[in-house]
Amino acid sequence: MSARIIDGKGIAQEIRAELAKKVAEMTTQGNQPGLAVVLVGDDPASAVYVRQKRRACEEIGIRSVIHRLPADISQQELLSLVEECNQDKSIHGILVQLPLPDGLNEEEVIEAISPAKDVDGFHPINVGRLQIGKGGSIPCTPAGVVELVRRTGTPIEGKHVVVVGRSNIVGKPAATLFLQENATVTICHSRTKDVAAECRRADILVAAVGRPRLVKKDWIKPGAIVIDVGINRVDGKLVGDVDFDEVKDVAGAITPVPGGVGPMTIAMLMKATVEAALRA
Ligand code: NAP
Ligand code: LUD
Repeated sequence: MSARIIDGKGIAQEIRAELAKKVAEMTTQGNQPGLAVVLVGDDPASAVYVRQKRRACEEIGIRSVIHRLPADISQQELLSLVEECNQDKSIHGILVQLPLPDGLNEEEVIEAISPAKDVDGFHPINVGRLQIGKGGSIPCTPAGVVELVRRTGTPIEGKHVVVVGRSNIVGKPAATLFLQENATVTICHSRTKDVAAECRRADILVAAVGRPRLVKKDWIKPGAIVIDVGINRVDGKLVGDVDFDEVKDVAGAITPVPGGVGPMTIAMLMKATVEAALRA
């Protein structure tokens, strides 16, 4: 049996098309959503992601303002720019692309973003709101992961979800979201005794580790849904945290890399920006 391939790229495209209609209405009513993206330094991957975000905004009709800053900008200058965006009524979402170059304090920058405009959902206020189930912005990548599982048509309630990785931007919020969907959730990390054994119990497996092709065929319960968040560059090629070629023979459904979670991250960012503009 070969797994069904979950077409993240296609699903993201559907979501963007729905958003474009909504944005057209909002723009007619004088409420065009606006997104400010701050890119500091010249990390090539960050430049690619920011370009994709700008293109998605253009396609949907969201106004985007990209602030490109040199790597040696001071913490104070960066904080001032964030404050300007906070005050700007035409801007509904603010995203500071991570990671920031060495010498800049990420935590302080994130906390400077107005929680209402924090479309990444990284501000401690929004992290806390997510934890207690009280709305707020949800981090885009985990939101995309849950949306991909929903679109397989498999109910999440009562399922055993295993998340490998416990970062603040992917693993932890993904686990929280699945818990809210009434799944039973296990979180694995670098000190977990037997990650493979934990994974074998998963009906839904989320890999967010940053280790190319770590997850093997014998880690998978036959028929499981496998969501691969990993993006690793190996010999100039993008590969996930899941060994796709072998896992696809055991899983029930699986996301590819590229074309899985990545495009969903962008689509969910667009959705968060539209929602922020609707709330404003
Ligand atoms: P991260 O901050 O480096 O966190 C990695 C996590 O994996 C940590 O919790 C770490 O455990 C755990 N880990 C490392 N080695 C492990 C092992 N051998 N077994 C079990 N757990 C292990 O990474 P991240 O930011 O969450 O990103 C994870 C991956 O997703 C990366 O490839 C990244 O590029 C990708 N990503 C993709 C998107 C997207 O839109 N598709 C978005 C964000 C990130 P400890 O906590 O114990 O160190
Ligand atoms: N910082 C993100 N840093 C990195 N892949 C992304 C991402 C699109 N503040 C803040 O956008 O949400 C963020 N907010 N992140 N990421 C990673 C993370 C951030 C990763 C991949 C993609 C955004 C994506 O579209 C394509 C795919 O998987 O198909 C491949 C694109 C390629 O590299 O060719």
